[in-house]
Amino acid sequence: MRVLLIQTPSVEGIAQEKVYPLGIATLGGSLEHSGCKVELLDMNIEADPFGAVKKRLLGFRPDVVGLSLRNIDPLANKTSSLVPPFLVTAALVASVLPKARLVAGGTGFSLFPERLMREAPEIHYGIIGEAETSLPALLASLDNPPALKGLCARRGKGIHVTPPSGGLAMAHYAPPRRHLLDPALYSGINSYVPPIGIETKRGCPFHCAYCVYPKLQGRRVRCRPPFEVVNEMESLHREYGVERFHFTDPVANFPEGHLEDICRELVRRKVRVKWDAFLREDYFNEGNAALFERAGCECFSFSPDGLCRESLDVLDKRLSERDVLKAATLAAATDVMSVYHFMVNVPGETEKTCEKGIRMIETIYDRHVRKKNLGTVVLNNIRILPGTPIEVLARKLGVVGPETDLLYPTYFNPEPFQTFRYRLEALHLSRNVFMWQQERKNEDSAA
Ligand code: B12
Repeated sequence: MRVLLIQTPSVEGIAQEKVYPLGIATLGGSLEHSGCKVELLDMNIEADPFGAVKKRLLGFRPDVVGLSLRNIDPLANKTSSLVPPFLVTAALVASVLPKARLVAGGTGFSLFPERLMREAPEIHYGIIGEAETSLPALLASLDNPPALKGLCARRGKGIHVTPPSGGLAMAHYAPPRRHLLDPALYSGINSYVPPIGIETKRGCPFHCAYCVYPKLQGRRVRCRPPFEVVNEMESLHREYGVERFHFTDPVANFPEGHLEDICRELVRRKVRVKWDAFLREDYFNEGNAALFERAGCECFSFSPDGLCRESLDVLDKRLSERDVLKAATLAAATDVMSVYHFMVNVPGETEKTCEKGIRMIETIYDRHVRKKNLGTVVLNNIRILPGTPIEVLARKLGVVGPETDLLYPTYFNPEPFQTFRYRLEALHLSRNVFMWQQERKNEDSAA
């Protein structure tokens, strides 16, 4: 069976940061293992994405086309949507190869499966959540599939969704087959984030009120053996010259000891690569900060989200202001860059929490100013996603009504603090610019 897996547009424009499509590269491996002939196409790196789809369909003539919808929208307070190009890709496939079966999946699809299958009648089946086992099983029984984990199938006029997997044993994880899509195509295209991702685990047990990670990967944390993670990094470095990686885990430094073991293995084998990852503040300490730095960490990404105790609590972060500032102090003492992500105008925002938020940003800059190792502070409103506690709260507070269509960008940003983000952005930008310009001034006066 010939299978073409397509990553539909994940970013708005050609100039945006692009990432290697890990999902379809991983599934490509599972399908090859089950005897399929597989090709991958990432529309994000094509100058003419729809033209490239048509050309590949006619050249390869697949029996099955898998569409991966990673992002529903670009987040970051933007109001554009990535649903239209997904729908048009489905229609294009059906028109060019009417006999091909169309299967959809990916994180974006998994958040709105029924809705998207109604919007795109060309799609025969969907799979929500991880699909290494379900997709090959579906392809082996396309005319009459059993109740596979995560399967979305049409039943009469309705769509039936079977609960997702979230159970792949990561001890038996097969790394993505990179020969299906050359990682070199992604080298040098991003300035902000390493485009090549590595999974060290799946699953997230935390309870952040806005977050869909537990829904996408399950709450059970499943870790890969550290030496296998390092094998994957080492072979990507050796075979494809990859020098920078992003650990794609929801939280890379949990459970305690796992990332530390990966780092010890990187150091022991002298693998000279750089990496970054999202880290939880309460599992970050002096010892592991130094180890992470020694093992090639080039950016500590923190996402405390709440700018003060009240916000941390309402977001159910189970972190204190002290945890956040302690991590900032430790990070600021290293030679690694740090990035902080916060959410603004969260439920319960008041004049007092706004003032505390301003102080939090000032304090974080104060800690980093000596070594100038603060990359940026990212400030977002909350994108309300289905099935999250924030959705329930937003409905209760009337921030979204019963008719609000969450498929398209919907943010939690009610009056009267809906413009607070701009005030914080001005503060952050000014601290960032003056952190560097001050040095210039001193250099100029010394000369
Ligand atoms: C790591 C990550 C990042 C890293 C990526 C770095 C890198 N080099 O890869 C960074 C931080 C840069 C990032 C950026 C962004 N991200 Co991100 N990211 C993730 C994260 C945590 C893991 C993604 C991953 O690689 N998983 C591992 C792979 C193997 O799994 P997978 O892709 O899900 O694939 C599996 C299944 O989905 C399924 N599947 C996939 N494709 C298909 C296709 C078919 C046909 C089938 C049947 C099944 C199937 O099978 C696969 C194997 O089991 C997810 C959250 C999560 N826990 O999933 C968010 C997530 C995917 N990101 C998201 C978003 C929005 C973004 C950004 C737009 C945010 C921003 N404004 O910057 C950018 C876009 C970047 C881009 N170019 O696409 C959203 C997408 C949903 C949404 N809300 O729209 C998520 C879900 C997080 C969220 N906030 O909701 N991201």
